[in-house]
Amino acid sequence: MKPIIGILAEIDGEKTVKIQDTYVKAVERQGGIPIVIPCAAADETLTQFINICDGFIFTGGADIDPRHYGEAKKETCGEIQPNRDDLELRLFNALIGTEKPILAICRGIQLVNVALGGTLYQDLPTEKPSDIFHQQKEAKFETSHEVNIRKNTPLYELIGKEQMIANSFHHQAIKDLGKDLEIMAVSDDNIIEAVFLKSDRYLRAYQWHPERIWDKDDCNRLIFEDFLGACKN
Ligand SMILES: [Mn+2]
Repeated sequence: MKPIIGILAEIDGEKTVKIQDTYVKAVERQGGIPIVIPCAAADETLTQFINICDGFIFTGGADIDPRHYGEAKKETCGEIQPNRDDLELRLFNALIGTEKPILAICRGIQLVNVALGGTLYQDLPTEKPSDIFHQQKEAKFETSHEVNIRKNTPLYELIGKEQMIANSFHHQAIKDLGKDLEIMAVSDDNIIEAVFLKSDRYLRAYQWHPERIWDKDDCNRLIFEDFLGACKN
């Protein structure tokens, strides 16, 4: 049986459910069945989704409302979407006590961190200036900066290398780590680029977008293969 993967939808203007097809293709072409979790779902619906799905992907998108980590929204913070924050925090809190694997990407790593009590840089260019463009100038399907993988982490066990290539489409990032999260990879300017949960349950989170480059880079393909493998068990 192919694993069924719930992919968190974006919400456009609080009205239209949408999903980037790169997530769908990455799941489908590597052996999973993608289904979309809409932002408007009630708790009862979420419970059913948790029963149906073998794993979940928290996807990229708008900034998280800083009130969820106890800060006022700065002018440099981007657009926020309260309905999406609400849905994803409810789903994450229901999911974290289960064994269903979680893969979190871009906004997803930030969501996971905030849900576990961590904080974010609201705007990297103004709060942590650097020579590295975390909002890359290269096109959507190109790579940009490398990340340094820490030993004794699941990512190092998976890749077997201390560096891999990433892409970068974020102006926010983790500041203070959430509870029980541990760093797997950082960029050369020390931005946290990947974390995992110190627990038997599978939770891996990446600041970059492996779903856009898995077909041209083996390390990024392995990230999906590993997640889908965990969802099969
Ligand atoms: Mn980056």
